[in-house]
Amino acid sequence: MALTLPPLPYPHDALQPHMSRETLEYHHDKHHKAYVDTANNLLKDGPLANKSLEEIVKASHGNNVPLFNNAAQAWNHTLFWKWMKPNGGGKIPGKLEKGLADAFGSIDEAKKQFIQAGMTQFGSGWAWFVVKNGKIEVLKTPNGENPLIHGSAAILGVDVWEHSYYIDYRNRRADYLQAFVDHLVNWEYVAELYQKAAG
Ligand code: MN3
Repeated sequence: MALTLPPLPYPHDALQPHMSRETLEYHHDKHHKAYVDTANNLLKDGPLANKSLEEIVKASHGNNVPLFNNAAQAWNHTLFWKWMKPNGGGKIPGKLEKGLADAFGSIDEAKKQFIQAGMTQFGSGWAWFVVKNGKIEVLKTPNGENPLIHGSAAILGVDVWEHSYYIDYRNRRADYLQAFVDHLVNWEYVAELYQKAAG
């Protein structure tokens, strides 16, 4: 059962002006597709070919670098599209809002630490809100690495590879991260994942 490229959950121009059609055409249709295609080539006839994407990510970590890189990126991007929506940002659902405030002192501080993680991830990688032992934490990871291999549940992640923002923001990663938090995040979906992870 080959891995598939899930369609974007909205049209390519739906996130404008914060993320352009051109960015999504490259990022989803070319970059994400390449991770899926490469992972499928590496999986072909191998022992992990019929496993779920999550199982492939965990099993390849530490013993098959090319497969891990591509499978982890396939997993990361599938969630990344769902973590955004047109007219995102705004009000955070109550239970998640409380979880963030409990963990960081305030919503502003939570957002600040998330953005800071993205800013300080040197080179390519991701910044995350994860749930570990029932509590929300900030995490940053290099390249395709993700919370699946850190024993925590990802509830929000942002791609800080340059391909995610260079067309729209050039070198201004901070502006991209601020726009992501203020205008793109689908907090209802984050709340759904928080509910599952924290119970
Ligand atoms: Mn990417």
